[in-house]
Amino acid sequence: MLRLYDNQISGNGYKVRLLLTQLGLPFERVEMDIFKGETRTAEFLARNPNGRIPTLRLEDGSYLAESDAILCYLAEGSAFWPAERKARAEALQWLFFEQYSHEPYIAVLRFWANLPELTALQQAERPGRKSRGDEALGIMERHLGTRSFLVGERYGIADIALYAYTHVAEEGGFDLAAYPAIGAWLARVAAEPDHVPITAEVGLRPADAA
Ligand SMILES: N[C@@H](CCC(=O)N[C@@H](CS)C(=O)NCC(=O)O)C(=O)O
Repeated sequence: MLRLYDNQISGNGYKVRLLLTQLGLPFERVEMDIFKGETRTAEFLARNPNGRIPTLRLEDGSYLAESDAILCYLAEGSAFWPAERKARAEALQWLFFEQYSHEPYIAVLRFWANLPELTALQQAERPGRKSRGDEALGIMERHLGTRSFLVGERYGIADIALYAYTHVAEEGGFDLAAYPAIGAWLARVAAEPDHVPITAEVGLRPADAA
């Protein structure tokens, strides 16, 4: 069975949990304490040398890391991954946008909001990250102003990848009321069949998490 190394509050982990659920694929889920360095042990680094969740153990016992790569792997051959060449490249365009122009600002500010205190460097970086995050939301707002979903008028993994941290952006200090087209898109994504919230405890608990 597929086994997902995950953390409940992680949007990157949530992307994978959500797609697995919507694909109806059974999986085991192992909760890792990312605040206590559980992904940095020698045992975990052998699974993912980058020491991060989400990391998926495949049926053959090998491992796959990077949330958006995992989405591509799981969505292959399904309705969540476009069949047409240009639409597939557009989906990748949004996945790369998510990782380079969105997640480092919106997810990181949310993560920092969960820390007891910020270092001087983090304090200094906050305003810059906030404005880069607002820039990313502005780009999504303009795109979604004339569309129902990010690619080809159809819900897919680009929507899952960007929904994960956009819908909780307010936890990082972003004002979503300023982005009505994003708000309408968030509601459409949440209304998709088998949608589960980030707080949902999906997946089976493995008898032995090793
Ligand atoms: N680009 C990676 C980012 C993964 C990532 O940053 N994971 C965080 C949780 S959201 C983590 O495992 N942090 C623990 C650590 O860095 O030790 C992805 O999309 O999967």
